Amino acid sequence: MELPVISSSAPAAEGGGCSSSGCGTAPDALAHLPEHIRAKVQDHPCYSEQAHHYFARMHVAVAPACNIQCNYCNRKYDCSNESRPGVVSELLTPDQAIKKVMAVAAEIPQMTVLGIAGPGDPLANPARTFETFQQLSEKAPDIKLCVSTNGLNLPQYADEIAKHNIDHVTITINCVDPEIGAKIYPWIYWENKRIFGIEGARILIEQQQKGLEALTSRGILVKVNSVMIPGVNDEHLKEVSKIVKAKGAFLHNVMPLIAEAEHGTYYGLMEQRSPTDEELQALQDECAGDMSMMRHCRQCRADAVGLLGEDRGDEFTMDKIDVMDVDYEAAMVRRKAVHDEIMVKLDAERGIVKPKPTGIPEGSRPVLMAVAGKNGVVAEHFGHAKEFLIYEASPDGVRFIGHRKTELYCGGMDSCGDGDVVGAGETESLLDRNIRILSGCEVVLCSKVGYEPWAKLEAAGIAPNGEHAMEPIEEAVMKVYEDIAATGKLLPQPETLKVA
Ligand code: CLF
Ligand code: SF4
Repeated sequence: MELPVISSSAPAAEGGGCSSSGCGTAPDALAHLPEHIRAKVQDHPCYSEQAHHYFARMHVAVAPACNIQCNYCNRKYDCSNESRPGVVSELLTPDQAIKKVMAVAAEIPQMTVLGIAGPGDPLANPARTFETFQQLSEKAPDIKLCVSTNGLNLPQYADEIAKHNIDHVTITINCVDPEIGAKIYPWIYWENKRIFGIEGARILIEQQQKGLEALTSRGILVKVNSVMIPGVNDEHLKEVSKIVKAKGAFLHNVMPLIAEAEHGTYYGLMEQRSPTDEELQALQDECAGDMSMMRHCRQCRADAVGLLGEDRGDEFTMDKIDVMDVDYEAAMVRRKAVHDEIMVKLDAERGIVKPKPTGIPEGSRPVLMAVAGKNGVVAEHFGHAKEFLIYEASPDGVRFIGHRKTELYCGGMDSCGDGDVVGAGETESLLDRNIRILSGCEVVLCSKVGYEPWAKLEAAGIAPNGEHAMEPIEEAVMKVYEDIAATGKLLPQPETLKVA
């Protein structure tokens, strides 16, 4: 039966925290890993923060059904476990999915990973999911396979996952306490019946934990995603992090809840708030004491295509793919050459002993900087940036903190002005909004910035800096930090004398 086509609209960093993002003197964020594991993660854009600058992933939306209900999900939208809650443009049959993967792999040779992440739960659609993996491992053996699940059916499919050489599995685990679970999951569908509340949450948690153990005992790399829901599971996620680490999870990805009333989710309608950037970072830092944290997640759509943070899905709709002439044999040769070239570059980067900043007086405070970057360099015009990468520079070095999404407003390189307002009745311009999302940052590095944003950034206490265009990001951040240190502004200032 032809699957229904659902319409399109929108909406849910890296291992080792500091060490993985290259601060301090660690020469290689993956160096501590055994060789066979390193080989699995070094070109996976989600499992390696370094790799995500160069390698792309794609998702095929072959899994429409789900077997649980999360309060942050509306079935019309992408799975919030892995995606922004935007509905997928096209649901695909396994045959269509294979055609799409081959076309994307030929056009985007940097694409190394195929994931199935929704829009429902892949393991609630086992026939479609495993048919896709089966065909793909035969026709495109150079592509890594990845799957994301809520974990309810995981124990029963662990062998099947291993059989298909699916090396990377993400389980979304939001809690290990059924009472907290009942506030997140109103029901699950289990053994042909709907089970509500605490009992449903208890079964889900048990299955997730069993599934995690089953995968790690088979040598499969497991990443755990958790949605941070303030007042519900935010404090509890520290315990989750400890437990999943003890059971062998490789990476923990704490993502912010996205809850907007227009998405029609329970949390959206109940006005459950999302965490602030500061709250998210604080929790990620606390969990990082226990295990490797991912900080570069972009909460992708279930049909995302391209580098993390970019979406090229529109270039690969089925009507366009149907008229493409794909020679996969030739594409494989090209893909290998491109991968080899990137790996040489990455190996060189990984071999570099990253220096600490020099000339920093003792007691200097850290500084947050926003970077309009691409492919590891300061590359974007301020008004063209779709997101800013946030780095912290401190006497210990430079570390990646996360990213903040912008709304584009710039009309062109020469007219970097205030652009469109957000909408009728709203007073904040897009430029003002973008400056607001950079709150807490003291510097923004970009390739170019216009006069008006320059003035507004300065007025907001954020120094614009266009002097490091096309330089590697971490080097540029370090140089700027050293420059600020030279002014003496990083040292504690004497307290202002109070006038009686
Ligand atoms: Fe997709 Fe997920 Fe595999 Fe990555 S996404 S199935 S592990 S290939 Fe990556 Fe996207 Fe975050 Fe997921 S950035 S939402 S963590
Ligand atoms: Fe939605 Fe995914 Fe939760 Fe299912 S597991 S309800 S698809 S967020």
